[in-house]
Amino acid sequence: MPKTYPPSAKTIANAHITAENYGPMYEQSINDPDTFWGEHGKRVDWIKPYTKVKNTSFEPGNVDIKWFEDGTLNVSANCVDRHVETRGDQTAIIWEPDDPNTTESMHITYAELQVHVCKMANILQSLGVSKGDRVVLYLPMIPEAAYAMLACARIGAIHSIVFAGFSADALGARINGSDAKVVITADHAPRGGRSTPLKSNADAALLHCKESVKCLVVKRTGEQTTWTDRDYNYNDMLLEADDYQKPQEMNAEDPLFILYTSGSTGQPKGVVHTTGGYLVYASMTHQYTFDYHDGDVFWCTADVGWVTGHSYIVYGPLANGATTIMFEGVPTYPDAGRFWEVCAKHKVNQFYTAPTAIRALMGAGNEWVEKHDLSDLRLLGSVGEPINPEAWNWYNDVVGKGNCPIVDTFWQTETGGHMLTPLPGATTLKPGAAQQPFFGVKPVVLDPQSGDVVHGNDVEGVLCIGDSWPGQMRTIYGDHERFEKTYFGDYAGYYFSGDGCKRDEDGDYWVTGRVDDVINVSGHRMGTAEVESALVAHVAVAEAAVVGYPHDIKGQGIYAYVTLMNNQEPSDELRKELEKWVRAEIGPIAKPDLIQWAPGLPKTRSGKIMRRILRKIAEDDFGALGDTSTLADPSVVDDLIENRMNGS
Ligand code: 6R9
Repeated sequence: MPKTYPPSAKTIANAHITAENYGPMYEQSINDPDTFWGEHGKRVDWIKPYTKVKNTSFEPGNVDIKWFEDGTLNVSANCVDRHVETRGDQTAIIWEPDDPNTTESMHITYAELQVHVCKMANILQSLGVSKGDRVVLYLPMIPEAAYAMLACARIGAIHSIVFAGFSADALGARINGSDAKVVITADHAPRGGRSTPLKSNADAALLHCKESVKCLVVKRTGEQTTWTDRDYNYNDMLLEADDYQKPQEMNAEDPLFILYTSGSTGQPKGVVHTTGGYLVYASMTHQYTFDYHDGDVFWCTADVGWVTGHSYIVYGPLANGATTIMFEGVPTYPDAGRFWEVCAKHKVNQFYTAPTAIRALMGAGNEWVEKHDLSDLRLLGSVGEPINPEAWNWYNDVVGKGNCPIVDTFWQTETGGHMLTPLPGATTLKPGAAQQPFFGVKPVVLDPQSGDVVHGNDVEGVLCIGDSWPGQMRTIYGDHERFEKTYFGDYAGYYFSGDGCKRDEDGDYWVTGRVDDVINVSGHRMGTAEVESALVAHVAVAEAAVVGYPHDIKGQGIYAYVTLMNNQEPSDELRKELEKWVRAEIGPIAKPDLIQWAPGLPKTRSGKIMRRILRKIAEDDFGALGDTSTLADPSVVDDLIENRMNGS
């Protein structure tokens, strides 16, 4: 039996949620959601209070999700204005630059934040943006990213953030996909000592967009950029912009943002989150999962280009009047002590990062941690993929010195906030398990073949959710049918997460990873179909199949089997060319780690690629190939095994 970690008396004494109140609160959240959320919905300020709480259906053909549907509110007023009255001088955002040797960190108070957000809102309005319009953000991790998110929320515009690591092509597809009116970008994005030319990427993307799309350019490095007729200089416009703007009254179900994420088929889909339920859920999970208390300094190391940055750098913490850190850099620059240096410098109390970063820093050696004073740390969090016990133990022993509970939070872009997570004052921790459902979350384990509910403990299956929770996505932008099919099509009446899980003998949940064709590379979600379609778009490529394989640091690496056109010879040069090609089509995070030349791919007689076999070969698990007799040409498998690439 592996070691478990009960909450310490000190943690319990101060905790919002303990073993005593978790049980009854959870029961009520499931059995009487109207009363539970009717009460907890009041944690945010409503302009017009709701009288209806939950109105949701997972019924096939009629999936419809509404929370607090007759209430009105404004997210920016909740994240900014209401704190200006009570804590205007408190720091809202601490900005920590990529390079601490050339650039100072910044503290932005709630009162200052209000001015920045209002100015940005006025600038957007002057560019013709109004309620319901879409605005794409393609920005470094600078405070302007948060100002822009909150400015959109203030005027009722819908933001869609594109991670600055995505290519011009990916950006263009997302601008067109949401029919955005304005793109906000910066000249350059410094990261890890290197600089990405964001504005040039945006220019390249905009060549394929409607001429009417405007580009608002924020100065970050001051490096030269080209200037076109559609460009507007944010820093010049700031000088003229009014410093107040009244927040728009929004319905609880008005969209707040779109965020593209990868699925198992087709191109990325625009996940839509709405205003009321999302804010209630983001703020409540932030407070309870991290046991956040007034005055604490909270640091989530994610990028605002991912959902984790939306919910736990900006919306959750700011709704709670927290001090939140926005970090522009990477864990290993200028050196492998950067995270810990920042923790010490800003006296961080709760620290939230991804297993891939923990593994990389574990490999760098304990001395990088031990150099810095981490005595203010009270809690550690993990997100993005299952955390392996070695990494968990190192995080616990070396970073937390055995004094900081670790919350392993399982959730998704689609869920808005934490779904399964330990609560520090209530849960006896098991390394590697996300353990318990958050309030309102009803996990159900289903048999993947029959779709039957698997009852009892010590069982395995696919992870579904039996009923709606306020932070749930409402639809896929412009394609409600795809939404129903993707999440409710496989198991009628349930939201299907795409993950496998087991429920152990104590009833704790362990998420075991995706059961579909989504891979998880350094905590980034990637659809194998996306990488395949990028590869086959190259003239030399006839066919491609992409799978994940175990990778020591990244969790999973990208393994691509590529069949070349008849007239093409395999070469190292071509391999490099294909790597570069995928980087340009999608972005650096999609670059294949290994490319194997495959004269043929294992296919069934009906022409379907047998990915199961490709996965096993990539995993170096030849013994378990299973039945290959249904293959049209079983001999291709021998060739693939013989020429398997090594490289983890
Ligand atoms: C928040 C976020 C979602 C996928 C999800 C699952 C994996 C996330 C996890 C985890 C095990 C955890 N995942 N957290 N697996 N334990 N604590 O990461 O959202 O980018 O949409 O990814 O990540 O496979 O389905 P997103």
